[in-house]
Amino acid sequence: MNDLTRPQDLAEPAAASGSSLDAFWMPFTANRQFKSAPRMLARAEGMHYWTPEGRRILDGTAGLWCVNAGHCRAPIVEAIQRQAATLDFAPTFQMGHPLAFELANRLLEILPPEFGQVFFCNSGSEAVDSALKIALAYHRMRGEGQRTRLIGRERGYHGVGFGGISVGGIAGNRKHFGGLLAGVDHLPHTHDLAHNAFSRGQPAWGAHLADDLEKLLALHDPSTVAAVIVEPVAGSTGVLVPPVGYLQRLREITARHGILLIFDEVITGFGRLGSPFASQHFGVVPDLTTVAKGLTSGTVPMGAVFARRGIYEAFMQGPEKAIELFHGYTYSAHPLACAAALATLDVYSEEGLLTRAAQLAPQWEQAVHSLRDCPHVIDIRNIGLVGAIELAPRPGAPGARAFDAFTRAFHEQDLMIRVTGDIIALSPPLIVAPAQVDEIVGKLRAVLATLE
Ligand code: PXG
Ligand code: PLP
Repeated sequence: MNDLTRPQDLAEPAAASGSSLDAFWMPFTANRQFKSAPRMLARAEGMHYWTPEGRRILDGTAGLWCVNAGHCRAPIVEAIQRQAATLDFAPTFQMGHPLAFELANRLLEILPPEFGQVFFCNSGSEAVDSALKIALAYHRMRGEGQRTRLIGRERGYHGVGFGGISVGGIAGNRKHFGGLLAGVDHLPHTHDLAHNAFSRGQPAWGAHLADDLEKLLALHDPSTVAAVIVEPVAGSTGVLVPPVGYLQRLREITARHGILLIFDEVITGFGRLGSPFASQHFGVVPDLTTVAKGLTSGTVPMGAVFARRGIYEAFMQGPEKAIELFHGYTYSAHPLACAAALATLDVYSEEGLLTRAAQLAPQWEQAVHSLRDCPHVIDIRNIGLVGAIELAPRPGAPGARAFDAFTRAFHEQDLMIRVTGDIIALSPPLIVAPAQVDEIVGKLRAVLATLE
């Protein structure tokens, strides 16, 4: 029996390690390593996953930074079920359905007042490519078609589309894929343990690194630059918190040169930092914002781009019968995703989840920094309900130590964490109870104590 079709088959270690796992080419995974010792999840509720064997796993990462409302929340599940039976699909090219408009309006209510429109897609990667295309087309609409350059940042993650990996700053995500987009440059990242180790919240050192943008603009001529894209807090590459004043300076420089600033809030959006969006948390309003993940609390794939007032208007100057933006996805504003997002926003609002991280942040900060005395720890950083514990790499084996922590947390402590390089990242669902914060950190302490 090589066919894993029934859930109970997953309970059998023999079947789980058989050739039946071959057909699924797993994303961002060491396929052979995983398939030789699978880590399977079969069910979830609230703060927990359950394995097929029935082990209960505490979710320290909100899935992949996305399940902000907690797992399998009844109002969201029911909204998706109802929608699937009412309107399964409707095109949004030259057609519409009411939930799409309702959701766009609901999102404006929780955004800074400067935002005016929402463009829908299906993931963070699509949101990033959409935002980059909107930025390029916006300048062209205004007669500044020479603005074609895009500036990202080292250690930035902007998804896996060609636009996203071009402005992204992760060598491994770029090097296999040819020439990428032309005309892209990168700011330096802000992570520097010599200055910033064990910062609590925003590090004091590093705002001057935003001035490197002036250097790039001098090199390329500012009038050729369309947009600068950054994650307000870099998530994927290990929770890099912006230095005090850094984002303000990027905003000031881009505004002065007529360059659009894009905040990629795929991780920071929907309450992760203690405000609905990082733009509110840091008091910096970009021109475009990309989101995904928490938009539907991970339940149905959906992404979006928020556009500041004035951007949409620049597209509305031509003939009324002409399509203004030649861009969109079959599943833009998919009815199931809209229903899931609307129900998610209701849960966020009823339970105060978009600001709950602000209340938990002091306890969270204390808890994660209490791991400072554990072996191998060379840095700990935190903001909102995000934390990172950076370990010294094993000589000649970068990433191996943190990966061991990840597998041991899962197998020995029933805890799900996320690792990137030798950095452990934590980002629990925003419903996490104070006792569960201590539980996450206690389990992690037990893992670190015996880690070689
Ligand atoms: N931008 C940012 C800032 C992200 O964090 C994306 C874009 C892409 O979103 P999609 O939906 O296309 O994956 C992301 C996604 C990790 C991890 O382990 C992070 C992401 C995705 C998967 C794993 O840190 N971020
Ligand atoms: N490839 C083909 C052949 C298509 O017809 C389409 C959409 O119609 C796409 C790709 C794009 O798919 P999506 O709109 O889901 O991104």
